[in-house]
Amino acid sequence: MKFDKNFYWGGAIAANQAEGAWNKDGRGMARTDVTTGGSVNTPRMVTFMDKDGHKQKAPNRGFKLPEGAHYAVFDDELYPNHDGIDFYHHYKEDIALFKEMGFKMFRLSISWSRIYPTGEEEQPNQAGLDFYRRVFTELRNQGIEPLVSIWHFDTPLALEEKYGDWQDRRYIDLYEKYVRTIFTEYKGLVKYWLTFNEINNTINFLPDDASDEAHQEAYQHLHYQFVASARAVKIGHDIDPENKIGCMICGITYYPSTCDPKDILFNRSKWEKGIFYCGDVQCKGKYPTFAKRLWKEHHIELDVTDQDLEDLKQGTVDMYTFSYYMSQAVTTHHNDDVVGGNMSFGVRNEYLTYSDWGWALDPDGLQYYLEMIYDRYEKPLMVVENGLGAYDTVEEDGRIHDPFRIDYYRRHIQAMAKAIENGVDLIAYTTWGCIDLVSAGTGEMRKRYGFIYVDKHDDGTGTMKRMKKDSFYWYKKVIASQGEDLDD
Ligand code: BGP
Repeated sequence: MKFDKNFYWGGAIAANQAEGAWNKDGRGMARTDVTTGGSVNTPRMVTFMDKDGHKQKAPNRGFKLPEGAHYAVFDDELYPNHDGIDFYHHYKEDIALFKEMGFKMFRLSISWSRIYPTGEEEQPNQAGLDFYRRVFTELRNQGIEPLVSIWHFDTPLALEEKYGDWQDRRYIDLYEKYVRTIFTEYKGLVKYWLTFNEINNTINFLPDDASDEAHQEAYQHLHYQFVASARAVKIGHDIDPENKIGCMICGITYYPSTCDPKDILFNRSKWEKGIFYCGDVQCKGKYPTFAKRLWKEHHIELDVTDQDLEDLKQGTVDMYTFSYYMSQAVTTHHNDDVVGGNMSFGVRNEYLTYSDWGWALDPDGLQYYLEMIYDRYEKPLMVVENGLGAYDTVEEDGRIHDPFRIDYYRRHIQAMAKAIENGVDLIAYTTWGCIDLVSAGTGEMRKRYGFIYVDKHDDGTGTMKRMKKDSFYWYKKVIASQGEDLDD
């Protein structure tokens, strides 16, 4: 057996993409509540009132609220995250389906604004605490280990309006209050935690030609999140020594697209800036040597205190976790054959095929990533997101045939098996969107990832009925055989 009997097979979702109930039981708003749907070619838009009281919208990516403006929800817009897939009311049914597949672990996130609606209350929102207690208890009753993301792109909107997007040191204390509350509240119920989902997106998706000012903001934002994460690790261990707390990196395997030494160096800098910068700080507790070079390139001066450096040292993570969807080929040469799609950049790799959203399908890249990262940090690894966003069709008999998804998973599981054989300590695999949910990048429902289909559509219609796809039965068999039986 390549996968240990204690291996955590499972699936993953995030609060804002699944729960819905955006304004129920005292929950405060998050950025996704003022973000419309988009598509692979049209950006999601943020809606707001400008200082003169006029309705406005602007592309979500890189958006900054103008002076005097405030975020707003408009009656004539559709906000897909408002309903999500209504996990808030369907969690029991969904957990029963996960159990039926044999899940050992389920990754979900806590919505910060359910616990502290504006982020600055003295006391937490009891109804929010109760909701997650019910969910975690249900998981425990079903023998499924919860893996909880503390922050999955959902800072309370009130904080964003007041302080901007993590540009302010005060975020560290606010986050600390929030994590203390949840570590204390769920002691004994939750053991596995992740501090910040895809923390590296802030610099990894910042274009190389972005201004020095944009770089300054991104690196400062990250520094505050590093300190907040490190403090959370320390507090989590103090509250319950059983807690295992990880970082979460958006894992992309970078390849140079030519053997021009300039491309080799460029590729290395992609790994450094995009992947290692965050992993090194969170796993090793200090900034890597190349950080100085990166800062110098953009004339960055960070607000860093001695206490921050001490916190980073004290708060190294117990495990390295990451998402993996694709590799990217990069080059310094002019090349118009770029592959688009949300969050996917780079030039076409002629050896690979691409998803309908332009993401390179590359299981070998997962093996490469696992072995490279394990060698660098020697900490237990978890693949906490991996999956294929694709169109699904419900047949007249109600069945949903998704052989492309089964094939995708089969090849990625084989890649993980090879890495394990080669000595990597991989302990968990939670596939992304084990049940269909709202896409983070495009806000679409039709970009479906699930083993479970949800009858919800981009125009807001749908009964929310859950239906099993062919991949549901396949994954069940995979788990039952500990990853040995990968046949259709
Ligand atoms: C990751 C996010 C997830 C998830 C996934 C797929 O970056 O952590 O929230 O959504 O990507 O992306 P998308 O939803 O855009 O298909």
